[in-house]
Amino acid sequence: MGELVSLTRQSEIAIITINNPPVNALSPGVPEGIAASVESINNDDSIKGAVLIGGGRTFIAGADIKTFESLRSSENRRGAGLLPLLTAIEDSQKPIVAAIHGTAFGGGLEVAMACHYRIAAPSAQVGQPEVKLGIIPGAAGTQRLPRLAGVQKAVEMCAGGNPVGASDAFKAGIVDKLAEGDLLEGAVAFVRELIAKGESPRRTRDLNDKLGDAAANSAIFEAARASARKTARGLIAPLAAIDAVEAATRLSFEEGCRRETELFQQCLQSDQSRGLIHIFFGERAVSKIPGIAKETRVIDIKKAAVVGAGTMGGGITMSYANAGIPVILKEASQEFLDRGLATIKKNYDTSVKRGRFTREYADQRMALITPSLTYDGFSDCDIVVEAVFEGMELKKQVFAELDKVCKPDAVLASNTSTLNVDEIAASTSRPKQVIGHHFFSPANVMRLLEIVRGKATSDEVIATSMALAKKLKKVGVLVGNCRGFVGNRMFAPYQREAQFLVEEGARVEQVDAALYDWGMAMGPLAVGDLAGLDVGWRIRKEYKHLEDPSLRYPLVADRLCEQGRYGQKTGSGWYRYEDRGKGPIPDPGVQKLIEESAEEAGITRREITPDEIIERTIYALVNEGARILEEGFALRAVDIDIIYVYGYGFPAHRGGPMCYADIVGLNKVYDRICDFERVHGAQWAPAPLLKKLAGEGSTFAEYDRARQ
Ligand code: 3H9
Repeated sequence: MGELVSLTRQSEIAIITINNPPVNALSPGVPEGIAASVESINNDDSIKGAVLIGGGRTFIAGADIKTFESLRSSENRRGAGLLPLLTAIEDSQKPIVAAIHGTAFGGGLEVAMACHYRIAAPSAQVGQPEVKLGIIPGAAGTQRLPRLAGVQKAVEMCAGGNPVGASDAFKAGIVDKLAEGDLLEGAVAFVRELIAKGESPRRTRDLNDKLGDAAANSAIFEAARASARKTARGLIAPLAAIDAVEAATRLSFEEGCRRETELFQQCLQSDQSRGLIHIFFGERAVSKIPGIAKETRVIDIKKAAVVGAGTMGGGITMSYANAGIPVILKEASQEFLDRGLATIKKNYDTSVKRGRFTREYADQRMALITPSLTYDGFSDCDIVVEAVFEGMELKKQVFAELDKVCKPDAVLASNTSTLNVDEIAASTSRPKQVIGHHFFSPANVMRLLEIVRGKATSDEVIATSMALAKKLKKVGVLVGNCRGFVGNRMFAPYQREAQFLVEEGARVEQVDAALYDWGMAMGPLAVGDLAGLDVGWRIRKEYKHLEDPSLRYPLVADRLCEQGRYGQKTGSGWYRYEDRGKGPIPDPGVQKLIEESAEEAGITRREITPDEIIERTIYALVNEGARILEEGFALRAVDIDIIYVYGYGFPAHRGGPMCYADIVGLNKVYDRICDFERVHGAQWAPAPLLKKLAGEGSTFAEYDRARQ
């Protein structure tokens, strides 16, 4: 059978084992190996039944996602070649039991459901996560799952994509038995029991009694569509998954499978699946740091400290506590410390109220936090994260103090969002221990951690930071030390264009709506109000001497701040805010201010289309991203994409800004940027790397591949 699939036996029971580490994906050779095993089992009279099991840490984690690119152009479109295998398993004359441990996801669950029975280890998970990749189950998952679990559960699993634990799967009828001891032993015993009882193979495709009636089903589908439109804004796969499950309730099994294949193909051919699959692999790619040896020592972080109990410091402290790491929270005054702790407590209470955490869990996390007004206890901390006010002098002072109190191999991290990490490191006697850990607000929720390497930062500190990010359930992305690092450096021209667009004639809410409708979590002007407009204003003033005075300047943004309109915290910014928690309200006063600023800047206002808003803002990201990439401050284009999706609310289904530019076509993006340069000036000078790749007909993805 080849080494991917092995066939052994325990007297009259055959054992088919899949050996395709790390996750037993259904890569080429695996379906063929299973099919050949099933055939020989049926041709061997001495075999009475079989177990299908995964070798190593899991059952089957699904189809091999790496093959999807070629599948897009493949002739073999029916279930990616899996449907015939599943028919062969189901047609078997001898009972086949799937023995599930680890994960049975996607094609893995589809294989399991084609088996006649399923037994699972209590820790196993099953799921149809395809929608998270922008596709739907394509090997009859949408047809077999409702036959086992009922329509409601099948819709939830196929349209939501979330996994289900073994005991829930058992309750739902997806698995027939939970293994009590050794899984293989339990599975073999289960087959023997079936044979002893004279049970013939039970074929899922023939089970129709859970398919419900038209009236009840139509309410389920209607509610599921309404929920998908709300929670999966703009995504096509969840709706397609619901259509496919609906087909199971209206059509024969074979016709339902055909409908599923059509919908699967439509999704597979979409840009959304390209974007989401790019993000799936990107999330894993960013953890690989060229030049840092695998055996580099990783410091075990057993105790941490955070300096500064403001919004960021509090969120960072919660991240550590949530990861089970004891953490000291230090503030300069009792008042600030009390306020910081009260916010943390309130956040945990809210999570308990919303059912995210149990009271016991929240209390345990709170107990891991030790408030402090001194550096007592810092001497045995493995890491200290500085999260004080964003000012160089203050940060240097804190680091000089940390240098005195921390043990020599402690990691000293700064949560700066813009400041020079080397300058901060120079205030210590150990710059190799210093690194940037740029968290995103709210730090206990947002998944991105921008890890900023200074010129002296040691490999050990980098490797430790990358491993720590995973422990904190963050996606760590290593970046270089330039102004604003990767994320904020790109965000500046993005916001600049949003501000220019309102000066040129777009309404504030029109700019935000265009980007929100395009998929951004929030529009750039509303984000400014949330973050505080004074932050950018202060940075603009601090760095004004570095700016080219001939370049256009966002006058209106300064005018707002001059009037004390700092955003949500002052009740007004680009919008007006009446009650906390209530949304932004368009403000005619701001509109007047914009018109005055435009006049002052000599701008003739005009109609602006949503397309222009998207191109001006998103291509500003792409152009700056290309510069950052060429200058080496990002390791790969995909790192930029991950930063934007996990830190800036960029829609994952667009793949991040660099992947989006690849999808649009770099030559098209480059041409538009040249148009903008002609009309709006030198700020739009195209990045040399973009020009080069566009000229070669290449992509950022190819650029990444060539440098692997
Ligand atoms: C599908 O099945 C469609 C069907 O309906 C059939 C249609 C016809 N393929 O995540 P990890 C790699 S769609 C290829 O770090 P963990 C991964 O890239 C599929 N490769 O481990 C990584 O590689 P590297 C539906 C895969 O323990 C390595 O394996 N299934 C696949 O944290 C380890 O992965 C899914 O969507 C794959 N399917 O988590 C499940 N899966 O070391 C996707 C993983 O080079 N997978 N790799 O970076 C997962 O959710 C997680 O990987 C899993 C393990 C939970 C399984």
